[in-house]
Amino acid sequence: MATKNHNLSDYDIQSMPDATGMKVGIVVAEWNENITASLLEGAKQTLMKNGVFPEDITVQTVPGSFELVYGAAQMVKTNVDAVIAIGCVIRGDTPHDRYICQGVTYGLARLNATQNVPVIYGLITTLDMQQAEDRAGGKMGNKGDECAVTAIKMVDFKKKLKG
Ligand code: DLZ
Repeated sequence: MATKNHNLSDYDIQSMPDATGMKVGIVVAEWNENITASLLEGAKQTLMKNGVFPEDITVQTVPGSFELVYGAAQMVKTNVDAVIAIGCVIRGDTPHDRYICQGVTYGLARLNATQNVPVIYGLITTLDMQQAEDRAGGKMGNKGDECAVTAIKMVDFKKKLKG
């Protein structure tokens, strides 16, 4: 599954649902802060560009990506329409990074299957820092933008189901 031919910041703004009044929680990991700060900025800018008010965006940090699951699980219980979980795991010398990625991925997937509020997967998992920079506002775009677009679309999805 390559993002090689897809820029993470590309989306059709004309076909976006109206996000005015939407409340979004963002939980951000402090590890690799140079990357997660750019992802956070991308997500916030794209949410606001599509009508979300700055005061309706709640940002909380957690120490590392592994804690994103707990952070998101707490945030879905608050007054938000969607939660975006942002982190960056870079391949290390041991398999530790893979256990973190598995835990976060299963944890966030489980929240999506069991809770009412959509949780958006903003975890970058890369082989090195360069690949992370490429996806945090570099040549591949910004994963934070993609997360914001996805959050807006998932809230609209839920709204349409309710009728
Ligand atoms: C321990 C660890 C390592 C080795 N690498 C990363 C990483 O690349 N990205 C990240 O977000 N967090 C990392 N962590 C920290 C774990 O996510 C977690 O915070 C600690 O294991 C404590 O639970």
